[in-house]
Amino acid sequence: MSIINWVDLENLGDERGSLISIEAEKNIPFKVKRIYYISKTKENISRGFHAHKELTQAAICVNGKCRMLLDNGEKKQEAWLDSPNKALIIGPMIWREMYDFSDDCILLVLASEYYDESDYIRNYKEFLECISQ
Ligand code: T46
Repeated sequence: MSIINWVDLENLGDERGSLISIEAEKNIPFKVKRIYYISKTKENISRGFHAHKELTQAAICVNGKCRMLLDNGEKKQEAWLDSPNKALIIGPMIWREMYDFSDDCILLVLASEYYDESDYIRNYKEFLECISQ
């Protein structure tokens, strides 16, 4: 089973330009409690390097591109986030690393829960131990 799960987001745009609508529990499969966006990531900077115990997120690159590595403890898969028409759904207990942000990358993330640092596993060894329990 793939750990790279995309949701297609329909472009409702017209001759004036693009318009993409996101509706919680409709085209995004969870209630959205929090939204954040990552931008202006400096050259050669990598982000992530953690998993979440409970959180589900949808990551959409609304401008530019970046590369995401997902790891469920058994296998690792990579995906380029390079389209505002695709949301990458990242469930709980998936280690993620983000690389190769373009200068103009704006990564929009919808999250199923409010921010809670205690939901993070920021140590890879601890992540593997949790997975194997
Ligand atoms: C994820 C990837 C894709 C908050 O206070 N509130 C928030 O909602 C978030 C997301 C972060 N923070 C604080 C926590 C840190 O002190 O902002 C700081 C930077 O967060 P972090 O180092 O976790 O950022 P990334 O880019 O490594 O990871 C982020 C999300 O935290 C994470 O959930 O899945 O983006």
